Parts: sequence; structure tokens; C-alpha cells
Amino acid sequence: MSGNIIKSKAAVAWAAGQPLSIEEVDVMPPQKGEVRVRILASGVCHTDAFTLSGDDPEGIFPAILGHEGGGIVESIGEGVTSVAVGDHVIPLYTPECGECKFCKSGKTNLCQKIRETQGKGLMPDGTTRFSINGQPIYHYMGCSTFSEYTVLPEISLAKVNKKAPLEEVCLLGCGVTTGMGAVMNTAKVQEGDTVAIFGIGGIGLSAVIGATMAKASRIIAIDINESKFDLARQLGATDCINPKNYDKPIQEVIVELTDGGVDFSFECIGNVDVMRSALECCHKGWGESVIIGVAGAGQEISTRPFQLVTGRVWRGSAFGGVKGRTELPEYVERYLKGEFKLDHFITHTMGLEGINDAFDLMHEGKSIRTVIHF
Ligand code: NAD
Ligand code: AHE
Ligand code: ZN
Ligand code: ZN
Repeated sequence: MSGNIIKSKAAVAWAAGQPLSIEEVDVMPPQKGEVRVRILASGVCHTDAFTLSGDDPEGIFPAILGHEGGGIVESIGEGVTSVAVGDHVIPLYTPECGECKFCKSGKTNLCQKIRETQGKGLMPDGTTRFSINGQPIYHYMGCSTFSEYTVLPEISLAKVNKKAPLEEVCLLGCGVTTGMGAVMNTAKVQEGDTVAIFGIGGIGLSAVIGATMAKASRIIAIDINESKFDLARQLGATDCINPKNYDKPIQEVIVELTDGGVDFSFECIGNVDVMRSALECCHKGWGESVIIGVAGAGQEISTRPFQLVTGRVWRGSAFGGVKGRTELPEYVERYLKGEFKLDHFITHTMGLEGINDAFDLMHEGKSIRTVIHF
């Protein structure tokens, strides 16, 4: 069943702000309720860079980052019944146990069953499955997909159709599901609604796709990097705006463009000043702004309470509000049916050795998604 220790090539983050280092890591066999997965591909998300930068209050080192992966079950631990060796799986940083208060509420996808240990870089039993020469290496977001082999709790795996190419559907492990889900699931954008999307990276472009699928009448894409605009237009953005080209706050520009403001806005950057603009460009009386971007330790959002008194709503979305085990396989089916494409997100592919280049490309604004192939 469970097998022995496996030697695995992994990119280890030894300390905040340092480049990742390719190491040979010992990966323990899966314990009770756990699964060892051979990762075939992993996208690089801005949240990986955020944690590596040292801004993440939960950042812990040394760790194996990566949370946007696709892989194949290599072995299973005692008691595992929902996946078998050879199954294709997408790791979930938002698990779904089906039995905690959060899962049972039907109101949220934020399963809390293992949240505490996951936030400390540990498996649910409080230990780690990774080590180098006996030194423990921490897990990351319960996934650690920058490793040939990783171990996850069974509740942190979505079993998906084997026909789906893992080097593309790995993007459903975070970015694409997050953006599409925030629009369709969290905000529930309807036909004819107007939408503003701040930050047109992997998440924002996925929100553009979601808004297009929802038949929004106007999709305003806002970014300071105009090289993103062509793809945004191809995916359905009706207007592309660079705030740097205006001498007044971008929220005023959008309110003027839309006869009083948009029905929905999405912040896909992690910048608290832009979060304020995103709220304040919403229509008085009903406009809703969804925060997706992750802001650093110590940062806070602000606005005049009058903005909320007069009917605007501020909310947030994690993993697009999607329940990973029950709903993510359906996203894969919709992709297989051709309802949306993933290849145009993949601007770069490379082996694990190139992982630091992937971070550089992201910081330089040159990539949408780099996918690491193992
Ligand atoms: P990305 O780097 O691909 O894209 C960010 C985009 O924002 C870039 O196009 C950049 O040019 C643009 N930008 C930066 N500053 C800007 C500004 N002041 N005004 C307008 N545009 C600006 O990043 P990503 O992978 O798409 O992630 C975006 C954010 O979403 C990050 O904060 C990430 O941590 C977060 N995230 C959240 C969730 C969630 O579940 N809530 C999931 C994934 C990612
Ligand atoms: N650890 C950070 C928060 C990071 C965060 O907000 N993570 C998002 C997913 S980002 C994926 O790219 C999330 O789902 N959060 C819900 C959760 O429970 O972590 C901090 O500020 O402490
Ligand atoms: Zn749960
Ligand atoms: Zn992510």
C-alpha cells in the first residue's frame, strides 16, 4: 500500500527573499488518510511569490512552495478510499471534508478541518513528510507542488477525468478557478451586468472569462501593464484602461464611463489602495466589490463608511468559492467540452530547474502563467 521513502527533486525555499534551490528531498510514504502524488505539472501563482517575499504572515521556511498542480496518485495510506493509485488528481489548498461546521453550513467553501496545521506547514498529525538529511522541510498551503512527489490529506485532492491534460488543468488548482469562480459563484454576475476587473494577470483574465461566460454587457479591464490588454480583449474585455493615463482617480473615470458605476468589481492584485478604488467604482445602492488579491502582513483596507451606507458591498473570495472535491471535477469537464480554454494562459513552460526564471518573468510582467513540467 504505502511504500517506502522516495527521493524527489524539489525546489526548496530556504528563507524569505532568497531564490529557490533545487534539492533532492526525502518524501515519506503517506500515513493514515494521506496520499502520495507524483506531480506532473505546476503553475506558478503570484501567491507563491507573495509568500517567498516574506510578506505572508503565515510564511514559514524552509518550505516547498507551489499550489497549482496536477498529478497522479502514486500510493495511498491506510483508510484512503476515495482515490486509488493511478488516479489523476488536482491538489486543493482549500480541502473539502464534508463534515466540519463550515462544510456542513452549505454557505462557504472554506473547510476548516485541517486549516490550523496547514497554516503551520504541517500535515494534520502535526508533522512533515519532507526532509533533507533528516532536517524537516515544511509543506505549503497543504500542496507543495514544486516537488516531483508530494503528500496530501485525502480530503485535499480532487479526482479528475484522465482525459484532461494535467499540464493545462493544473491551472484549475488555483488561478483559473479563482477568477472564474469569483465572478460566477461568489458575485453571481448576471447577463447584462457591468463589471470592472482590476489587475489582468492570471486571476484577472480568468475573471474576464467568467464575466464573458456570464454575458456581462461591459467588462472593463484595468492594469498598469498594457501588454496584458490584447489577451484581455480576446477573452471578452470591452474596455481596457491604464490608470496612469488619467489625471484623476480611476474610480471617478469608471463611474463616468458607466453612468454611475459598475454592478460588480474584482480586485485581482493584492493592493489595498486599488481595493478602495474597486469598491468606490461600484454603483450606488447595489454595486458589489469582490477582493481576490492577497495583501501583505499589516496592510489594511479603508474607505468612507458612507460608501457602504449608500449601498455598496465589500466582500471577498477564496478559490472562487469553489468546493474542490465536489465542484472542481465539473470545471474539468467543462474545459473538456470546450467551454473555456486554458492554453492561452500558458505563456511559458520550463523544467523545475527554471523555477527562479518563472518568478522573474512574473515580476517583470512578462508572463501570465509559467507551467513547470516535471
Ligand atoms: P499576476 O502577477 O499574474 O497579476 C497581477 C496583475 O496586476 C498584473 O497584470 C499587474 O500588472 C497588475 N497590477 C499590479 N499593480 C497594479 C495596479 N496598481 N493597478 C492595476 N494593475 C496592477 O498575479 P495573479 O497570479 O493573477 O494573482 C493576483 C492576486 O490574486 C495576487 O495577490 C494573488 O496572491 C491573489 N490570489 C488570490 C486567490 C484567492 O483565492 N483569493 C487565488 C489566487 C491568487
Ligand atoms: N496566508 C495569508 C493569506 C493567503 C490567502 O489569502 N490565501 C488565499 C488563497 S491564495 C491562492 O493563490 C486563501 O484561500 N485564503 C483562505 C485561507 O484559509 O487561507 C495570510 O494573510 O495569512
Ligand atoms: Zn470541512
Ligand atoms: Zn494561487
